Amino acid sequence: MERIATDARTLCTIADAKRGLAAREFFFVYQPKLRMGEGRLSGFESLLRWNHPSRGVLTPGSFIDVVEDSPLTGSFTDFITAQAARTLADWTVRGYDRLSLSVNLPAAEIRRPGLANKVSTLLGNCSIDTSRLQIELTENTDPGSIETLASSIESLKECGVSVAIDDFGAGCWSLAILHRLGIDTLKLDRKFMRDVQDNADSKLVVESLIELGQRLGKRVVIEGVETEEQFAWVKTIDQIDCQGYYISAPIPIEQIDKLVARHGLVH
Ligand code: G
Ligand code: MN
Repeated sequence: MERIATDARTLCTIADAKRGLAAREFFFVYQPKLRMGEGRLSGFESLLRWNHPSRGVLTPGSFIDVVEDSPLTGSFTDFITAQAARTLADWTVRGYDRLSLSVNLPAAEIRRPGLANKVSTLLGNCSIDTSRLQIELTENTDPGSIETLASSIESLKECGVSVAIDDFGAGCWSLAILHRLGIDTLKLDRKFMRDVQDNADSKLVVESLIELGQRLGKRVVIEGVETEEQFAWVKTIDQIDCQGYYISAPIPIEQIDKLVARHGLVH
């Protein structure tokens, strides 16, 4: 399990984040996604961490809001996407060329003109198939104008990059916009998993959301699979990906080989 600093709730300052970025204090941990049916790894999600000199390892909750409201946000997007391209290139060399990698970006960055071009150039320079990169867009932020968001997502899709809605079903977005955004993956918020075992209605909600996603032609990812019972249930659902502590917590890059050896890669 990751060791996280106890004062993670204290917000950072922009100046400190800028310093930390220049000092290479930010890094990533990787959480796997397992494809049910095959029972193999389909990809990883990269999660940003800050190895702060005095506060220890911080999760995005203690710094991302400050960063995203500042001009630094573009530098973080560049850092996150460049690192993702390097990681995908490294995996390709090592024969993990079927693994996808997801990165989390704020809606405002996805909406920024030129992102699609930038990302496809980055991936093209490393000869990586663009469909192996997925951009996750959280539902926990104001989507702003749906038209402009939809057209930015469309530009990413035209470059072949995959786009997911993260924390789906728990945020403030209306179901009515789902089919208007050209996303290809829904990641169900982990809150749904929590009472699936004890509550028949919750189970029905999750099953219906999965069916909704699949009937719209989206891939569905269930997040927050933490127990054996939850995993046993998820296993009965074909064609979905699942993610959560039961499979693995986010891990340092060096431990990925061990997971690949244990689960194998999707075909
Ligand atoms: O919203 P998003 O899925 O991007 O959030 C990822 C965060 O969720 C990571 O920081 C990770 O540590 C945490 N996480 C991953 N798996 C689980 C899980 O099974 N349960 C809980 N409670 N948190 C998880
Ligand atoms: Mn995510």
